[in-house]
Amino acid sequence: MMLDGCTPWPAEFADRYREAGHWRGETFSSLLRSRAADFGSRVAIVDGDRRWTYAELDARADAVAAGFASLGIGRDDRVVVQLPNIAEFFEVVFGLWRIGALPVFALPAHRSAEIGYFCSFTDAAAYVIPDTFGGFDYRDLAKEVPGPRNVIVVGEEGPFTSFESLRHASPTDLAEPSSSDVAFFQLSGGTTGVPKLIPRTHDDYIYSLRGSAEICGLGEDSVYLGVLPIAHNYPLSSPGVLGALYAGSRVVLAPVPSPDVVFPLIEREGVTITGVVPPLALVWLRAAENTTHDLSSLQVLQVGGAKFSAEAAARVRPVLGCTLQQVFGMAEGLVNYTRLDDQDDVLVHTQGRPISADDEIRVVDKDGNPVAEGETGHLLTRGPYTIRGYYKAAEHNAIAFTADGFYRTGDLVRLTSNGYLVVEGRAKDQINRGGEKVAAEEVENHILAHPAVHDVAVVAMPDEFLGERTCAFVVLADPAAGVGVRELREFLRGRGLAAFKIPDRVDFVPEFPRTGVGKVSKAELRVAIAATPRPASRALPDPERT
Ligand code: OOB
Repeated sequence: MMLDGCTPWPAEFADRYREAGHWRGETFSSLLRSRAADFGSRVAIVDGDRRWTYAELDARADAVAAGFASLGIGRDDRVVVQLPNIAEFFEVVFGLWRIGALPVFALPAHRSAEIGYFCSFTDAAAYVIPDTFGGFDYRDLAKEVPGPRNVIVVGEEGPFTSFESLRHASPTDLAEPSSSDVAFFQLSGGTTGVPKLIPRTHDDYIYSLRGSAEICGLGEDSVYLGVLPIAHNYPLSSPGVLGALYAGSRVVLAPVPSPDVVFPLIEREGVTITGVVPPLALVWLRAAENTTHDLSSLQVLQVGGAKFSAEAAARVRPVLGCTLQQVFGMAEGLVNYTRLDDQDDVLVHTQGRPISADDEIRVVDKDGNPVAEGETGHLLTRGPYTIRGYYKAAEHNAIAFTADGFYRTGDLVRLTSNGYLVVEGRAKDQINRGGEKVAAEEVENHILAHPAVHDVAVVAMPDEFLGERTCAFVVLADPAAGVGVRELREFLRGRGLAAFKIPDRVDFVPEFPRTGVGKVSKAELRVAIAATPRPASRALPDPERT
């Protein structure tokens, strides 16, 4: 039985995916067990000076599973996991998988607004955090979040439960889940007032890992570097750290993505493949032009999460001496890759093609009719690792999915004659801030909570470095009241909103342009921004403030 609030694939599809050999009955727990049996003494995880073998990771997962069980956590219990790129991430999630508990993958950048929502919406049994990371104390955050029965801290526990204590519990009988069960929740980039949760099963996710690992050529000699926050679907599974473990490769963790940390790590560990977002690729390309570090082990640089410009894409091979792989994916499922042996023209100008022959792609107009071949339209998809519904979101699901189960991605694409996708734009109300997704409505709701605000519209503004930044147009209830940009930003931080969602630019306007039917015309607001770009000095400089 699938967890309440989740939408299973119809039986005929599930049968087909099993018959095709996509869904093989593996679980994350059985997967780790089998890798530990096959090559236990090989190194699985490298984090700084720590090197854990597959056998060690397997044993640690057993111990921690018992530890979680001793806190009364078990099958189908939701556990919000907010950990950076540290080895314990794996201990925690494989430990939870071993008892059939379900990680909810929060990002290190999330704050009390998001975490509070995840904990209450999923009725979380526990919340797992580091003590501090990136200068931020997560124990302070935990104190602000009402709800989870247990807060578990990796490091100095303060008033909470220490993770270390879970490592010493006595083994219990583990009631392992079945492969068709939900294994965890990913978060959607979102278009609505609150983030949506994405239930992924062992069967569907492991299929996407296996497919990804094959496409990316991962094997026992590969070394995957986890650079982006590994809780995100892309570095987690495309092929990411889990695809690397699936293939018996070695996973190396980077604590931060800057070249001064990452380049020495690539050299020291002989990294062969890693995945970044376009702004980070730009930073690396610039730094690589005069680095003294030997990056020659790097065979593949994946770039995805947002559109990578063709100009930058063309520089990857000349500058880094490795193959570019474009990745166009989504936490809801579908992932497209350029293939390693594709011609340069395809690598540079397309966002790849789906993992699976059973990924169904439709490109349609606004009425849902197929567009002419090669024309741009809305991307719909259905397949063996694309969800059929968000968690406990029946009303939204009726809009986000077609009656026959296709997910409306909100992306505007065209298909090339050889079946590759080119991303041409977006129809959904979302800002893609260098790969970090910001749902306009979510930010609007927070701004509307300010007593001086009458109305607000949040839209994307073009940005050379991040691709897009966030701009909030605000109509004040009483313009004479004189609320400033700084105060509004402070207000949003005070509400516990993640820093990457705080608008980069705030414009106070007397009223909004309206469409024929009286709705706010975001299209016109976007045009207004493009017509009045801010001088660079007034734009916020950094993606680093996130
Ligand atoms: C990845 O996942 P999400 O869930 O954070 O965001 C999905 C959305 C897509 O619908 C699309 O709008 C955008 O991000 N996107 C791209 C892109 N890759 C993702 N837009 C243009 N070009 C690309 N290459 O971002 C994600 C998940 C798995 C693998 C890779 C990325």
